Amino acid sequence: MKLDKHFINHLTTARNIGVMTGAGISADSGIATFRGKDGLWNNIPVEKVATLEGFLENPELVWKFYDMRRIEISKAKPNHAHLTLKELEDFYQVSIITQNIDGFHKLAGSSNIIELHGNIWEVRCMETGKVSNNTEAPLTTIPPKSETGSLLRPNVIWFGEALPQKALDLSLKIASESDIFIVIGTSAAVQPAASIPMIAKRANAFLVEINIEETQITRFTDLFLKGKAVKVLPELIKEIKKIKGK
Ligand code: BJW
Repeated sequence: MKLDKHFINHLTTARNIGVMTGAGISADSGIATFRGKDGLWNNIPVEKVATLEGFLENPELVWKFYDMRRIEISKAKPNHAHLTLKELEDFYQVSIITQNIDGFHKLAGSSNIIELHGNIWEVRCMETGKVSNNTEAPLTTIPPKSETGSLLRPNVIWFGEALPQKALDLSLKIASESDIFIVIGTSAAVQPAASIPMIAKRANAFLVEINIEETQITRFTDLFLKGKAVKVLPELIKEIKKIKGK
C-alpha cells in the first residue's frame, strides 16, 4: 500500500483516532450485512423485525430472526480487521464507535468501544426495562421470558427508537476530538450514526473511509481506501509500523 503524503503527516502527528464501524467489517467473518444484494433487509421485511411495532405484533417472528442471527454470530469470530483495530492501540488512543451488535470488537480485545445500536447478547425486560446477558444460542424458549414471566426483547435499537443518550454523547465527543477519523464498512444510510463522521470532519479530523464501494460520505472524505476491511486494515498497520519505526 502506498500512502499519500498528507495521510503520512497525519499518521505521524495524530494522538486520537476515532473509528466508526458498520456491518461491512464483520462481512469477512461470515456475518450478513443489511443492504446490498445479499443484505438482510433485501429478504426480510424491516418493519416486521426491526421496529417496536413489529415486535409487539409478533414477538415470536422477531425472536426467530434474532435467534437465527445469534446462532450465526456464535459460530463466527472476529477477523483480521477487528484484530488490526486492537493493534492500532499500540500507536494511538483509539476509540471505536460501532453500529454492530455482534460484540466482535470486544472479543478482538479493543479497549474503548461504544455500541450505538446495542448488543445481540443482551435482553431487555419489557416490563421493568432491566437489561441482562443471555448468550443461549439457539434459545430454548421463543420468545424468551424473564424469571417473573415478562416478555424480553433483544437489547438493540430498532427504527424509530432513540439511541442510548450516553453512547451518542460520547460518540460526538470522540468525533470532535479525533485527529484522524476512520469509517469502515458502513453504507452511512442510517441516522444519527451517519452524521458522526461529518461531525469529525467539521472538527478538522482527517477523514478516511474504508469500503468496497463508495457511499454517501465518500465525497466528504480526505482519503477513500477502496477494498475489504480485512485486507486494507492489515496493510495500513504495516505502513504505520514503518512510520513509527517499529
Ligand atoms: C464492506 C465489506 C467489506 C461490505 N469491507 N466494507 C429520513 C431521513 C433521516 C433519518 C430518517 C429518515 N426516516 C427515518 C429516519 C430515522 C432512521 C433512519 O436513519 N432511517 C434511514 C434508513 C432513512 N433512524 C432511526 O430510526 C434511528 N433512530 C432515530 O432516528 O431515533 C429518533 C428518535 C429520537 C428521540 C426519540 C425517539 C426517536 C434508529 C436506527 C436504528 C438502526 N437499527 C439497525 C438494526 C439494529 C439491530 C440489528 O442489527 O438487528 O441497525 S438497522 C441496521 O442498519 C443496523 C445497522 O447498524 C444499521 C447500519 O447498517 P450498516 O452497518 O451501514 O450496514 P449496511 O449493510 O447498510 O452497509 C454495509 C457496508 O459495508 C456497505 O457500504 C458495503 O459496501 C460495505 N462492505 N463488505 C468493507 N468486506
